[in-house]
Amino acid sequence: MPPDISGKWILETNDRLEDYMKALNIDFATRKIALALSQTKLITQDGDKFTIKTCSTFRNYEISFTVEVEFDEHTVGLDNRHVKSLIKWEGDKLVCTQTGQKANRGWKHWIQGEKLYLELTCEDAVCLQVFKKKE
Ligand code: VLZ
Repeated sequence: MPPDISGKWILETNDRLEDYMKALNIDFATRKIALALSQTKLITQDGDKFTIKTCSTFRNYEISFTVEVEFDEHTVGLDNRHVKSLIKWEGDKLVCTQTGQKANRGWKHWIQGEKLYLELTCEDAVCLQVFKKKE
């Protein structure tokens, strides 16, 4: 059985988000706003079907997918690119590969202790976010 990452998760720490946003060519003003934001992840998980909502007071971003089924992702409100996204379990990590204009783009989610981790990668930039569960 894959791990259960569902729930409401609040951002606790954010390491190198600026580098990740720069690699995506997100503009200066948007980067400054995004860096100051609190974020909440709302994850629903039903077998191999997921919805992940990234919520903030500034903008929200949502994806829905089935594990091992590639889909077209349009990153509206982020860098506004079109990518082909494929998400798989690699052991206990949920791993997304986003194929498109940007090399080495994707993310990984996993649980460690009571925390939800998210590593966001684009080119040589790696951002690590840690979330705690909202009671
Ligand atoms: O999440 O790719 O959970 O889509 C930070 C932008 C990057 C902050 C967010 C400002 C990338 C806008 C989120 C807030 C919406 C991301 C995936 C993994 C699912």
